[in-house]
Amino acid sequence: SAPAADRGNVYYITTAIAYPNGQPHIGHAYEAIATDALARFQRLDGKDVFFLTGTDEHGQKMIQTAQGEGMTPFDLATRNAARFKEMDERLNVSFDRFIRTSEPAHHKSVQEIWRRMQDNGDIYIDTYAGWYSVRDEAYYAEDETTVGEDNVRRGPQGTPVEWVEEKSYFFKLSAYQDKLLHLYESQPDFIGPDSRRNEVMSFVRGGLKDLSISRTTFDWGVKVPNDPEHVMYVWVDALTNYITGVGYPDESDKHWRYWPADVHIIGKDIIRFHAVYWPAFLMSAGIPLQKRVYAHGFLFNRGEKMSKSVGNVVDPFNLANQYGVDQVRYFFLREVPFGQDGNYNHEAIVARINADLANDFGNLAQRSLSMIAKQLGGVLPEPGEFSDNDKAILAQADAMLETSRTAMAAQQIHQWLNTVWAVVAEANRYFAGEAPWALAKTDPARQKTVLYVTAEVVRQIAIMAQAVMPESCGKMLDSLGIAADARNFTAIAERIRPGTTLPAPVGVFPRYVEPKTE
Ligand code: ME8
Repeated sequence: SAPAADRGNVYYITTAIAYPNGQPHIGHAYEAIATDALARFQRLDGKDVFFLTGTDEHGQKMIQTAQGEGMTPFDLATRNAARFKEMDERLNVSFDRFIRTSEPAHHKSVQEIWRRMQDNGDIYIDTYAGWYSVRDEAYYAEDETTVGEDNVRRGPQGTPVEWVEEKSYFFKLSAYQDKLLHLYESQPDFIGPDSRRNEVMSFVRGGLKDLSISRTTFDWGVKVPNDPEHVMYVWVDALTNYITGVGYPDESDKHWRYWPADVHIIGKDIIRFHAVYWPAFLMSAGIPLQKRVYAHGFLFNRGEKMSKSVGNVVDPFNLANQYGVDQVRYFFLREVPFGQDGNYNHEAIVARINADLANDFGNLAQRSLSMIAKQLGGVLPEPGEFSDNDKAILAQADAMLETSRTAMAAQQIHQWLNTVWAVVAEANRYFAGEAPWALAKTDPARQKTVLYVTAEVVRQIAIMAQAVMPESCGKMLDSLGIAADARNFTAIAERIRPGTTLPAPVGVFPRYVEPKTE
């Protein structure tokens, strides 16, 4: 396998793997889009990126839904996994591998990590008696549950729990309490955002009980090595996807150099599994730990939690069809501070499309490029000496990359977009203030300089914003005559070349117009 020193340029990022017990919803789309923007940003910055996503196909939830639909769990998973993959493709999500936990390669990987945990003395057999939530696929201590007025006992996430009592293998999670606390203290970046880190630390400080990690009452799962009566607890299996995805247990696989993951992107409801169980399993198996877990918030449709019974489950395909893929991607990443919960509704989406994209970014590009087309014969002009205003806007554009890197290294996607759109706003003020349309007659040399500077700033914005809107920004870079190999962050420092004949400009960001009703 590759020596450690060769890891310098690699970047490994993952989403959670979704339960394919239903169709993908907007929460899944949000996670995929955000992770994609982070992956694309690192690729543009010259990193050798591996981006893993997929589906989590075992467990009781899948069995129950499959029974309800009169299908086998495997057929249900196969049908819906295809839909998740289609959603990723529709949303321009640039994953490198789509993993399904029903793949034989994954079973082999999970059995290997189990053996290593067992060899380390961390697995024993006993009887489990306690509460289990099928919806969360989680065990809860009695004091984490409450009985509601409807007499139903529920776990901390509000899902019903049932009593489970059966022979089970256990993982000695209790032995990892101090090691985990030491991990969180010595690597303060291990969990983000801080609110989640605090939540996890207080959970672990409260004491860890050994974890039941096998079941005998159903067989849809990965079989326990040498004891096929037992299938593994779905989370042992699911978390291991992150190493299967890069070749485990074959450490000579060419993808293994990507491990450890730079960041696991997940939703806040599954932080405990990723920041407590997963590093404990890895420590036990003697595998390096992921570097970071970052939990995003939940999306709400007009403030309400999505549910099939409320009838407000929004289909990501419909959103893409109605507003456009890049528009939807931009909206969610700009509107919702990454790490916090967010709301969305039609009016908010339209407002962002029309203000930020059509008016601010689109018009700036369109107005400057059509002036070059109509008044300068479509040739990018040679600038004269830069004025203080020119220098100021160029300096703000030039500073964008470093600020963006800092924001994106901490998954502050919204801050990155704020930085880029601050340049958009300033470029608009510059353009309005310099009024190049009036300079054609009075000072043609100055007009050329202003149009050159504007084109340069638009170029930098378009390069940066490719990570959120790959298709639209690609078209804008076409309009600016930028070659395919000059669209990454290395090329951002080289100024746009005067004298290039530009193609006829095309509008990239149309306004959203309400469809006509009769
Ligand atoms: O949890 N808003 O799968 P899942 C934002 N299989 N994010 C949301 C959301 C919402 N309304 N609803 C769900 C699982 N998510 C496990 C993961 S990983 C080894 C196994 C997020 O299909 C959720 O937080 O229930 C999770 O990160 C992802 O969607 C998949 O959720």
